[in-house]
Amino acid sequence: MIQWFPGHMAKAKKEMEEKLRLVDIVYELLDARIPYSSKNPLINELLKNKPRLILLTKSDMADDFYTNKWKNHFTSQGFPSLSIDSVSGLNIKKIVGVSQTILKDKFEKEKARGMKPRPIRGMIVGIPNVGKSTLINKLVNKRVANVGNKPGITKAQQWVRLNANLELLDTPGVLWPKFEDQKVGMHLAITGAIRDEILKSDELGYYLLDFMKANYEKNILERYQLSAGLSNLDILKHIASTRGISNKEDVEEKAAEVLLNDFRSLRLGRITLDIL
Ligand SMILES: Nc1nc2c(ncn2[C@@H]2O[C@H](COP(=O)(O)OP(=O)(O)O)[C@@H](O)[C@H]2O)c(=O)[nH]1
Ligand SMILES: [Mg+2]
Repeated sequence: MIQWFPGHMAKAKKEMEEKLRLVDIVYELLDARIPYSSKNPLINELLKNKPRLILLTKSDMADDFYTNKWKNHFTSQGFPSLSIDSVSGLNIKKIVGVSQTILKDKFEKEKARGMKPRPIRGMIVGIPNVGKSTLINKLVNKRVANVGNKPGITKAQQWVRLNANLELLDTPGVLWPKFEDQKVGMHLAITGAIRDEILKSDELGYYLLDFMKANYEKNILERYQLSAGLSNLDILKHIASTRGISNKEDVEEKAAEVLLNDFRSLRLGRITLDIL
């Protein structure tokens, strides 16, 4: 496979470690459709014992059945999680309360030592396109108050006070995705986390059709008015014919683009690709 983010990893890692020192809690954003594939492979090494809340983004696009399974999985690993939709705002208001629960001991200790109550300091991290900016905008809403530089902490870092209880670093930590296996690359490309050009659309189309047949056959049959048992090539040709795509050499590629577009715009329904 192709090299991803060559040369940037070491620098990104160092920057992340510097920022991590400033915060009480990290919000690890994972795409609810691909919680495995959108997870940075070195995140545990980076965060060590830093308190963490996993936020499953775009849950409005994922299959609730698997979102619940993933949440149970994370719970069993000792990680609290919330599924969110940063567009509608679903569960966004719960983030502060859950964070306070996670950090209860730390803040009680500070209080016992005579320290004044202070807002929780948090930081959002995640791979490109997982929804970091959308979440920050949703959290900030209209109540945005840029509290500016904090002397003694860092020169350039801006904090955004969301309310009396939570402050966020205004720039999220961008993590690199992992590409150690083909399947992960496919899932990242299908969901739009990485650009289409990296993997050919017909390859993605074939993969997605195989996956849909095995896991969401009804969705694909209903969407394209198909009967079961067709080959992937026949399905792509059918899609092409209904879209007036002429039978040229790139017909599979063009039909696969229609399929991918339908997936990304929910016309195939709410689908989770990383199933467990
Ligand atoms: N449906 C849905 N779309 C989302 C959600 N969060 C982000 N998006 C979309 O995902 C795309 C990438 O989001 P963005 O915040 O720019 O990702 P970033 O690169 O991590 O900052 C944008 O088109 C967003 O509108 C969500 O919870 N639900
Ligand atoms: Mg962004």
